[in-house]
Amino acid sequence: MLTQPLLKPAVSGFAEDVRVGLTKSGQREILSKYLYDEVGSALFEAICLLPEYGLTRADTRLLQQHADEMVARMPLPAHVAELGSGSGKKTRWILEALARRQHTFYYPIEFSPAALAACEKELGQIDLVHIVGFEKPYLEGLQAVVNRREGNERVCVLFLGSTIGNFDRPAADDFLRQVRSILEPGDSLLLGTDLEKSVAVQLLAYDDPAGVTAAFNLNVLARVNRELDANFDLKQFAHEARWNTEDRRIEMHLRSLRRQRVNIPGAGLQIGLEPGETIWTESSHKYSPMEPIEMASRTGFRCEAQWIDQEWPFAQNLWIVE
Ligand code: AVI
Repeated sequence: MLTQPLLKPAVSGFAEDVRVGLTKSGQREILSKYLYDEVGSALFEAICLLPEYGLTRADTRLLQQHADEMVARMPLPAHVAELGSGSGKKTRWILEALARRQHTFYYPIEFSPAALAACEKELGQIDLVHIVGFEKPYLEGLQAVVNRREGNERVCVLFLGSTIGNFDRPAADDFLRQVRSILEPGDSLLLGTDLEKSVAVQLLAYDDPAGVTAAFNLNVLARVNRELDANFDLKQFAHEARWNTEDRRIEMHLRSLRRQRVNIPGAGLQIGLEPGETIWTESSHKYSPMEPIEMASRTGFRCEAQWIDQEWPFAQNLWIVE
């Protein structure tokens, strides 16, 4: 079906990304980072509580059970920089373990001011931990943290929750190389990676019966309506989670339930969608236990240790910069 740009010029990064993503030949897409406006971030917090989505509980359990050992294996003293802290709940275990050994500066790096505020509220009371939030893109924020180090101070980067899985594999390597290039030998990275499990379990985690993940996914269209004056009719789209066997990832899509046209004036765009056509909104890659160890050596780190949850296959990987 025809896709035709209208006259109104694109006005923001969001508008431009929506325009580019929705006019792609082949598969249309909206970048997954746009799932996380205020509503989307609240829905994601709800996803983390779902019985079918074991990822966050596994991530938290490993930190709770092994934080002292993790900290014992990190070069110290260290500043802590967290890429995408969210509400910061699970970070408490690491910060408390660190506070038993050193005064700690904790720098959550977040796009969302609401998440930064929640994180400061959640973690602000821990003795010997000082919080300084950065509302910046990850790499820019990390550079700002590194610039603050003095003398023999190290930097420990936290990248939890398998957010790395939302990057395609080559893009993940690229991103980790960029993180490495900002760091110095002796700095560390604690990386959370969700491991492969049965397809049925994985699909249920991204298509829960209560429909919370569906609401999270559909909200991106509601966001385009709110921010770019579009007229997506959400009832005419269905949430879909797919397992992509070749790339070993769950994909979230929004499937058009009929032939329809949508106007997106804020992006200077009108699109036509066919019945069954989808907009791809997110990928969540799943890993073998060996994969993060190999990723470490490909990207300039050495995997110092790995902890795997017994209930929900998930790995925390402690990497040290070579
Ligand atoms: C943030 N990220 C690691 C989540 C994931 O599992 O890929 C986002 C999410 N999407 C749907 N459910 C959760």
